[in-house]
Amino acid sequence: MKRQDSELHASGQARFADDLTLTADTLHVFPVVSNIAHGRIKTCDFSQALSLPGVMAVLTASDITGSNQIGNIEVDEVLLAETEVCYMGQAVALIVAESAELARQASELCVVNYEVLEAVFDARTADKLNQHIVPPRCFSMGDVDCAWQQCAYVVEGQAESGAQEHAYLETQIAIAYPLENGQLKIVSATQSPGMVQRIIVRVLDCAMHMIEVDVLRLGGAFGGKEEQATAWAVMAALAAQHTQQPVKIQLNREEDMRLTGKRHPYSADFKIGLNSSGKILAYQVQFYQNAGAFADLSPAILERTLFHAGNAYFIANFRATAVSCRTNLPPNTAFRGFGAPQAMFVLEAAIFKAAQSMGIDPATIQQRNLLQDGDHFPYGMTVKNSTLKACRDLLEQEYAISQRQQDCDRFNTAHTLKKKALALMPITFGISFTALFLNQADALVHVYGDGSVIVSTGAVEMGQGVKLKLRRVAAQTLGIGLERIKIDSTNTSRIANMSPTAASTGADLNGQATRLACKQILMRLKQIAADMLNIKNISSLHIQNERVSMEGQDMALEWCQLVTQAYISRCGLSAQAHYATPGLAFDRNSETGTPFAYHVYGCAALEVTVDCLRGRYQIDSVKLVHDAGKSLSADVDLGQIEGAVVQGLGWMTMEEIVYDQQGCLLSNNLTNYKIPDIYSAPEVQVKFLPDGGNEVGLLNSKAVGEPPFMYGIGVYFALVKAIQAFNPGYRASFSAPMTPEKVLMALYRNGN
Ligand code: LUZ
Ligand code: MOS
Repeated sequence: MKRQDSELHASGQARFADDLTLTADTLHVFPVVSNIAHGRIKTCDFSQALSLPGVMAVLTASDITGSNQIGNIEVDEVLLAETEVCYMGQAVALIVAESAELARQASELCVVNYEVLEAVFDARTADKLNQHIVPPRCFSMGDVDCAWQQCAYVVEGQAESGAQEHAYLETQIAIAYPLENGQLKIVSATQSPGMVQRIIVRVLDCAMHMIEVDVLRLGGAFGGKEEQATAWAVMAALAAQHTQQPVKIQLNREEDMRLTGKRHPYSADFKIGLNSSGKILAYQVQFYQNAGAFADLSPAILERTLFHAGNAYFIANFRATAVSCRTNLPPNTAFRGFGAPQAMFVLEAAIFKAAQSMGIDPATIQQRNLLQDGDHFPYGMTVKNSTLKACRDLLEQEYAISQRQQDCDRFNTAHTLKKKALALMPITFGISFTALFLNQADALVHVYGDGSVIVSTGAVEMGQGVKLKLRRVAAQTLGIGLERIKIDSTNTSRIANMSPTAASTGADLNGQATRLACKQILMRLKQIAADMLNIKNISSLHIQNERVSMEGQDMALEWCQLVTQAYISRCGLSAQAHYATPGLAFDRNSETGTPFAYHVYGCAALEVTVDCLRGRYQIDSVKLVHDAGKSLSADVDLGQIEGAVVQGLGWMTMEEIVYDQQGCLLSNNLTNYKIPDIYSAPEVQVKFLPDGGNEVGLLNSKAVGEPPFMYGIGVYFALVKAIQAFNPGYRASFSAPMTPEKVLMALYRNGN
C-alpha cells in the first residue's frame, strides 16, 4: 500500500498553503515584535512605517472588535501587547502592506519605547518568585516517606533536559480570504482547525458559522502547530477583516525559530530507593517546567509529565510533583511526547545513578521493574495486556543484546581512543488526550453515483500518513478498493467542533468515526441488495472485493450496480458519525482514574561509539521491538518509528537551544542549531511484536505517533557509559543534550 502523497511530494506537485495562487489584491501582514524580554510599553511611534508607500495599515489592540485574547487552557495571552511585553518576539502591532518584504521593512521602522523590567529565564528562579502558571500538582501511590527505611540503596540527584525546536519543513503560514457578509475563509497550516476557528471568532466577535478554516496538508508539525499556528491565522483574519482584502502571512525559518515556542526545558530533583536485588521500592521526583511567558498548553503538558513519571516501571511507593513556571521566553508548547520524554529522562537518570552506586548495569534494574499485568500505574489505572516483557525478551532474542554488550566490552579492552557502549530504553505511553472532552471525533462520508467515495474527518495530514490509514479503514469497511476512496481536506464547515490532530490519536479517533459512518451506508446498501436479490436476512450478505456475496457465494452484484440502484431507489448515500472513546474517566482531586484507552509498549537497544580524542561520537545502531498492535500500515508505522527515534536522538544529543542573557535566541537558524541529518542518523532496526493486537484499538491497531520518540532517551546513557569506559572518574551530570562539546569535557574531567 503506497501513500497517495508520496508521488506528489517526490514530483513537487503536492500543494501546501504557500503553493496557493494569490490574487493581485492580496496583502501581507507581519508583526511588530518586542525587542526586550520584559517591559512596560511607554510609547509607540508608527508614523515612519505608515508613511512608506504600500503600507496599508498598522493594527494595534484597539483595532480588535472582539477580545484581544488567544489563550486556550488559560485565558492569559493577548494577541497584541497592550501595556506589557513578556518575551522577546511578542507581537505589539501588525503591519499590513502590499508585499511581505514591505511589511517587514515597515515593522523595522516602528519605534516602541519600554520601561525595562526584570526578566527571568530559568524555571527554578521563577518558582522561587512564585511565578506559577497553575497550582502545582502531585501524583502519588503507596507511602514514599516510610519506604526509604526499607531500601538498601537510596540515591538522590538532579536532572535537566533542554528545549527543542520543532523544525517542521513548512514554517508557520496562514491566508485569510474575506467572503460576502463578513464571512472569512482561512487556509491555515494548523493541527487544530477547530481551535483556529474558535479563537478567530473570539477576536473578531462573530459566530462560528461565519469562519471556515481549511487545511489541505501540513509540511510537518510535531506539536508545533497544535496551539501555535493559531496566532498567525488570527493575525491574517484580523487584517482581512479590516482591509476586506485577502491577507497572507508566512514566517521565514529564522523568524519562525525566534517567534515560536519549543519543547519545554525541565529541571528536576529525584530520589530513588532500591532493595539489594535492584527492585525499586520508592521514587520521588519534583519537576520544574519552564513554561515561557504564557500558559499555552503547559498545564496539559505538565499533566502528561506526571502520567509518565513512572515510565515502564512498577514503583509501589511513588510521589511526583510538578510545577509550571512562568518565564520571559516565548511560550513553550506541545512537542511529540508532550512532557512525557522529560519525565522519562529523569527516571532513567535515577536508575542509572542507582545502578552505578550498586555496581550493576542499569539494564538489570530496568528489567527487574518492568510493568506487568495487574500492576497499578500511580494514577490508579490497572496494567492490562502489557507487552513490555515480550518486547524485552524478543529484543534479546532477535538482536542478541547480551552478546552485543560483551562485544562492546571486548572492543573497549582492545581500543584506547574509541569506546563503545550500549543502553536499553523501555517505553510505556498512554493513548488518549488527557483532557477528556477532546477524545471525540466526527466523520462525514459521501458515496457518489459512480461508486467513488469521499471522506471528511477532523484529521490533519502532516506527513504522518493518517490519510492512508483512513482510506484503508473506509475501503475495508465498505468492502471496496482503496482507489475509490478520497480523503478530503480538513474543513470546519464539513466537520464541526474538531479536536486537534494530536496526542497520537488522529487515526484512532477519526478512523473510528469513519468506520461508524461507513457502516451506516453499508447497512443501507445491504438492504438495497437484499431487495434486489429477494433475500430476507440481510445479515447473511457481505460486500467484499466490490462484490456482494451470501455465505461465501457470489451473488453477481457489483458495487457500482448496487450504488446505482440505491440512488435510483432514493436511498441516502451519505452518512455522518460521531465517536467518543469509551471508558475514560479521571478525578483531578484524587489524581486517579482511567485516563487512557490503552498503552503502547516497546523496548530499544542503542549503541554508540565515542571518539575519545575529539569528543565526537557516532550512534551506531538503534534496535527495537515495538508493539504496534495489528498495524494498519507497517510502512507508515515504520516511517513514524524511524522519524521519532531520530528526533529523540537529536533532542538528547546535538539539538541545543541557546538564549543570551537578554533572552534573545542565539540558535536561531539551522546552521547554528543542528538537527540530525542523513549522515548522523543511525541505522534504525525495527521489529514489530508479532501477533500484536489491541481489542480497544482501531481495527486492533495501536497509535504510533509519539511513543517511539522516547526510545531516543537511551542514547544519553549509552554515551555516559562510553565516556566512563575511557574516564572512569566521570560522573554523569544528567544534563541533556549531550553535545560533542560536553562529551569532550566529560572525557577529561573527574566528577561531574
Ligand atoms: N495534546 C493535548 C496532546 O491537548 N492533550 C494531550 O493529552 C496531548 N498528548 C500528547 C500530545 N498532544
Ligand atoms: Mo502533539 S505533541 O501535537 O501530539
